[in-house]
Amino acid sequence: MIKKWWHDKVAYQIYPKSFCDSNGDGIGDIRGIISKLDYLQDLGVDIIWLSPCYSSPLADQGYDISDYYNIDPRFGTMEDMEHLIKEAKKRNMYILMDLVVNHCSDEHEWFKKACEDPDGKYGKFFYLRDKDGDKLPTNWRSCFGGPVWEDLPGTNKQYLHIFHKKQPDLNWENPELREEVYKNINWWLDKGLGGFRIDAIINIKKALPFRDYTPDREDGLCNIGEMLKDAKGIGEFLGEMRDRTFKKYDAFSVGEVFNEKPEEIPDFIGENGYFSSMFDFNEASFGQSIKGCYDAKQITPDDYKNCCFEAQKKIGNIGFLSNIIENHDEPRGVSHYIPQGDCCPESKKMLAALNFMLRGIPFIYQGQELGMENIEFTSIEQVDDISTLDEYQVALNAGLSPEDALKAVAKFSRDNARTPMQWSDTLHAGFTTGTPWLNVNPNYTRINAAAQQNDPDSVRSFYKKLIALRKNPDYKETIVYGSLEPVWREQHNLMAYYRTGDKTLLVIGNYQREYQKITLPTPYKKILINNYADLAEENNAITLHGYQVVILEM
Ligand code: TEU
Ligand code: CA
Repeated sequence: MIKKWWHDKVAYQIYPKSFCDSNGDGIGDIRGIISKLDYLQDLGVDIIWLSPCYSSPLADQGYDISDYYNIDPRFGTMEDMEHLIKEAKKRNMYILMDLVVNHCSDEHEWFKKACEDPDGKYGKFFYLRDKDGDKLPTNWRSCFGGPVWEDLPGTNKQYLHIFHKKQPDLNWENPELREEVYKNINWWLDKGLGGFRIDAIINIKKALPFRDYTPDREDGLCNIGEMLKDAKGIGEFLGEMRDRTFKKYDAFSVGEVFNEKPEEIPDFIGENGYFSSMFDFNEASFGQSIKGCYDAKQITPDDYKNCCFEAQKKIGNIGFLSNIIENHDEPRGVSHYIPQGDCCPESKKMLAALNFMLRGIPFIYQGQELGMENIEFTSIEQVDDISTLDEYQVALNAGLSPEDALKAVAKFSRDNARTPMQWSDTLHAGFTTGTPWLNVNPNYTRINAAAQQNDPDSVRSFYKKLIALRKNPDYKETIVYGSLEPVWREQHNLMAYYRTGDKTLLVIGNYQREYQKITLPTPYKKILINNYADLAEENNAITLHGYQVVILEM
């Protein structure tokens, strides 16, 4: 395997709107990010992925871009962005921006021009179809509810939007559109970016010609996944994009890829793959229901283990997954993956170690290093996110009471991860001096960075130790490139695996509140990580406390 600069890195995702507000308007901004670079460096972070901060009406919090060449004034200026890249570089850190090119905003110039002249150049930048009375071109459901078709203002046409109606899909079949995309990517890479996280990229290829699929809900529509399964030939677009952009800069690219087919993995992330890496969503998507998130199945510790191992097996040593516990689209991992009632510093550390030691590139989402938890919603009024609001409606339509619908969607709401970062126990968690755009989780008095930074036993200090271990010259080779082999896979509520390279490491997590005894095949040499002060042992057997995790050198 040819070594790449990103293989041994640790990445951190920032959701700019909720990270740090420098000017008191209640919205996080780039200057706020710059003020926290030392905090991130202290943690050991190398790569920072910024969720979008381009010009945007923020209908989907910046995933609806109205100008790819500008920073939204709410987040700062282009000078701020250049300053951020420079300040990061000083600290040997790389900045990734979010590449959102499946769609733009309906307030983008291209879309406005398409409305003015749907048969002209810019009409061809989108998927437009002639209106045919009440009949829609297809019965596909958009990801945020309702059909994917919307009237193109001022015309007799309709446009396609896989996401919100303020996010019209761009037509990748049109080479002129692709040129525009590549030009923009290179323009940013010329500014010194380390690369991109690539949004919703699997959606850029549509199955043509358009056709209906079997409806899966009362609304007569079908999940967009049906069409995507049918779409062939995305590789031509992705390979072209790689060659025209990332490859020339040796840039890091990580794709938001769902439902890839096993035989496609080498093309996606093998040597000379379309991307440097792609996210593992196997755990996050476990239990999802076609009916909506009110019908989702709760994941158990054994499911979690199996999801991780399946993903690891699928990738093997073909390339590098990017491993996450959460992101801005998911509930907080500690609230989601730890059985109810058991969320505590020990279990949070266990989850951290089990995920962090997997083969791949670890991504930490802001606040994850503090063990930030889901927020309690007492009313749907407190929810801002368009996806959650849609899921609430879906739950009501399915017959749930407003109370049950709220409970059901609150567990999965994307706003759980979007509450402001908890910096301190002062007003608004130190996120802003003004009024935060989204409520701060009231547990900030207990869970915050200031309290954890100097506490050697905090969740954050544990993350620091995991990061330091990954960078330790004695273990780095094994942790980054070593193989992964599950062990005691059938043992209930136990997740354990070997990482084998020039060293042999054994990661063992007792994924339950009761203790658990394990007989080691050979004596260990050294305890590298332990989330408890002790390790109970007798001959070759160890007894782990509830949620104890250890990393042993064998
Ligand atoms: O997410 C793509 C995606 O598939 C998600 O919509 C996911 O299914 C959903 O969030 C579940 O709640 C990306 C971004 O990460 C997300 O924030 C954007 O809303 C979306 O693309 C559209 O740009
Ligand atoms: Ca601000």
